[in-house]
Amino acid sequence: NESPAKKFQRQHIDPKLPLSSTYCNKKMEQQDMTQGCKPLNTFVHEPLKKIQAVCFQEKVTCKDGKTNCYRSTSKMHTTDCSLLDTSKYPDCKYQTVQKERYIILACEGNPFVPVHFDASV
Ligand code: 139
Repeated sequence: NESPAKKFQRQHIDPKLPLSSTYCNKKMEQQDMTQGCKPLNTFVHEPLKKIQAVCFQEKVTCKDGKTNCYRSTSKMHTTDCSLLDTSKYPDCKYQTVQKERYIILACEGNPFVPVHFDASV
């Protein structure tokens, strides 16, 4: 059974930068997010350790009001995968948009690691 920390890694970490505009169509399928066509998912293209370190950076309030969110102190390479409104389930089609953004993650547990992607700013 997949832990919350491993699920976060599967859904949100890809150390390699995308090389094509069809990245999200392929990657969302490969990483098992197309049962139901997840509407929005961000991949962070940085090493695992650098992303895990965000849990010890700037503490901020999460979108749902919880207090276990942390914003990165540096911008990171990210890709937003947004489900196209012309997408016809189960054929999930995504727009691929690369951004350099600060990321906000929710962290939990011991070790204290990312479990949810809250936002990018
Ligand atoms: P989700 O099921 O939301 O969380 P994703 O992040 O992949 O999965 N948890 C918290 N959840 C929310 N707020 C907190 N403060 C939390 N602390 C712990 C995974 C697990 O994390 C736990 C939850 O209980 C849960 O078990 O917003 C909806 C989805 O859209 C994605 C992120 C999120 O899914 N999204 C949204 C992006 O990837 N990018 C965006 O820019 C916006």
